[in-house]
Amino acid sequence: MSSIRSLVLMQLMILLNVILTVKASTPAVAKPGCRSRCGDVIIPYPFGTGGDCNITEQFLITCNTSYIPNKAFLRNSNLEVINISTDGQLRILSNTSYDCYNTSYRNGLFYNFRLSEFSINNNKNKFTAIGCDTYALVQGSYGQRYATGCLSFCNNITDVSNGSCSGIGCCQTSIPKDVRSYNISLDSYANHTNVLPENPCSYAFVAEIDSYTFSASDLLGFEFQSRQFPITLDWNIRNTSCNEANMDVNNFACKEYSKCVDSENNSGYFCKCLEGYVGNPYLPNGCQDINECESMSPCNGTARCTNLPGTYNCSCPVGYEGDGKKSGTGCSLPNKDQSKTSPLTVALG
Ligand SMILES: *[C@@H]1O[C@H](CO)[C@@H](O)[C@H](O)[C@H]1NC(C)=O
Ligand SMILES: *[C@@H]1O[C@H](CO)[C@@H](O)[C@H](O)[C@H]1NC(C)=O
Ligand SMILES: *[C@@H]1O[C@H](CO)[C@@H](O)[C@H](O)[C@H]1NC(C)=O
Ligand SMILES: *[C@@H]1O[C@H](CO)[C@@H](O)[C@H](O)[C@H]1NC(C)=O
Ligand SMILES: *[C@@H]1O[C@H](CO)[C@@H](O)[C@H](O)[C@H]1NC(C)=O
Ligand SMILES: *[C@@H]1O[C@H](CO)[C@@H](O)[C@H](O)[C@H]1NC(C)=O
Ligand SMILES: *[C@@H]1O[C@H](CO)[C@@H](O)[C@H](O)[C@H]1NC(C)=O
Ligand SMILES: *[C@@H]1O[C@H](CO)[C@@H](O)[C@H](O)[C@H]1NC(C)=O
Ligand SMILES: *[C@@H]1O[C@H](CO)[C@@H](O)[C@H](O)[C@H]1NC(C)=O
Ligand SMILES: *[C@@H]1O[C@H](CO)[C@@H](O)[C@H](O)[C@H]1NC(C)=O
Ligand SMILES: *[C@@H]1O[C@H](CO)[C@@H](O)[C@H](O)[C@H]1NC(C)=O
Ligand SMILES: CC(=O)N[C@H]1CO[C@H](CO)[C@@H](O)[C@@H]1O
Repeated sequence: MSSIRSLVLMQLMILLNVILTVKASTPAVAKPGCRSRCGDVIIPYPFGTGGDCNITEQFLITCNTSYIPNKAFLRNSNLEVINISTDGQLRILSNTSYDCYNTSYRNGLFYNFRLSEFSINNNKNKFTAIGCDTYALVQGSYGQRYATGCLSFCNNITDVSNGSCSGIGCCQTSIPKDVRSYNISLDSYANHTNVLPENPCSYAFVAEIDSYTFSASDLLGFEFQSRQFPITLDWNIRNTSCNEANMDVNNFACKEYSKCVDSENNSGYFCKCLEGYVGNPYLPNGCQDINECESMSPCNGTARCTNLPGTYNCSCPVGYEGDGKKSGTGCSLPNKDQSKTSPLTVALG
């Protein structure tokens, strides 16, 4: 009898454990009833695939199911999205512009990029060009017009060094802050005549800094034309500042246990979970308390850990003093000189 009862009890506990584990391992990402994934891309609110799933139409993600795995695109554009984070960044794929020659023919394709709502993160991305007879220009406008670029030459393809982007076979330059559009253009000094047939093409692209390392072999042939590179974009909510947004309670994007942060320059705001919380600050109850006792074992061996909303507490065993924290004073027996006046001694006496 009692063994059956304990078996039932055990199964119940396993079930409960499964429920708790499942609940803990799948925090809400998207709104209820909304698609939270497209292929390998997780789609956190405020992004979504239509209807009320996206906060505004700027945050629409189109999931094209004719690809296996499915591919996510920004709005109705051909910009493929590869990662979205709730801390205000979004990664997309860009194509490589090219300008190719042989003795009688020139063939090129220059890519443009235009997005009014999200800007290119200028700390994470750079403009790169490669080629042995290469003028590369990147220009655009947002508020102000800008134009920058770089030159790359080599007399002989054997002169170039892998990994070095300083003007011999490869050149690089930063792009300005807050750029929301660019046009790339490429030209040559002598139609590559001095470096044909080894280096028929010049290439240029905007890409995350660590996504490309120059290799001399990239100068050979035409294969590089099909390369794609990730770009990190910054996103934020609308045109308003935290102060203005706060007053419009119905439309305020930051939910419970989160705080509003003004974007550095491009007039908008984003939301962050408060310290001690983790999750999606744009969803109701999206920011969940972190159980520090489980996730970081912050208390010194002998101290007991208690999780509290947004924080935790360590308590030393009776008779010990200190804050109980590994990073703090830990737990220690009171200094002997003072032991006569310690509460423990008094209690014992
Ligand atoms: C989400 O995007 C779609 C497509 O642009 C739009 O029709 C819809 O209104 C957007 N949702 C909200 C809440 O704005
Ligand atoms: C999905 O991609 C295919 C292949 O590129 C294209 O023909 C189709 O129009 C796309 N569908 C949507 C809804 O964009
Ligand atoms: C990149 O090139 C591919 C293949 O030509 C094309 O389908 C895609 O639309 C291009 N993407 C962009 C952002 O230009
Ligand atoms: C994609 O974004 C998520 C959420 O920020 C992050 O944890 C993950 O490491 C990212 N993956 C890649 C490949 O960048
Ligand atoms: C140059 O390229 C064109 C187009 O690809 C090709 O038809 C032509 O034969 C090439 N000429 C030489 C000399 O390679
Ligand atoms: C970029 O290219 C587009 C389309 O070709 C053109 O309309 C626009 O004026 C160009 N912008 C700059 C700054 O060159
Ligand atoms: C390039 O350098 C190699 C090795 O130094 C040499 O054999 C070759 O003739 C040079 N090519 C040209 C076009 O100068
Ligand atoms: C480059 O080619 C163009 C025609 O495509 C020609 O007008 C020009 O003179 C050539 N320049 C050099 C330096 O060969
Ligand atoms: C440069 O890297 C390529 C492959 O990425 C390699 O084949 C080549 O030998 C390297 N060249 C030098 C000079 O290290
Ligand atoms: C942001 O403000 C600008 C001008 O102040 C306006 O043209 C634009 O439509 C606004 N964008 C949104 C998403 O409200
Ligand atoms: C943590 O506890 C151990 C014994 O349990 C002790 O040796 C150590 O000094 C303590 N560390 C701190 C920071 O109190
Ligand atoms: C586009 C934009 O708003 N630029 C502003 C960024 O911030 C600097 C100073 O902080 C302003 O001078 C710019 O006008």
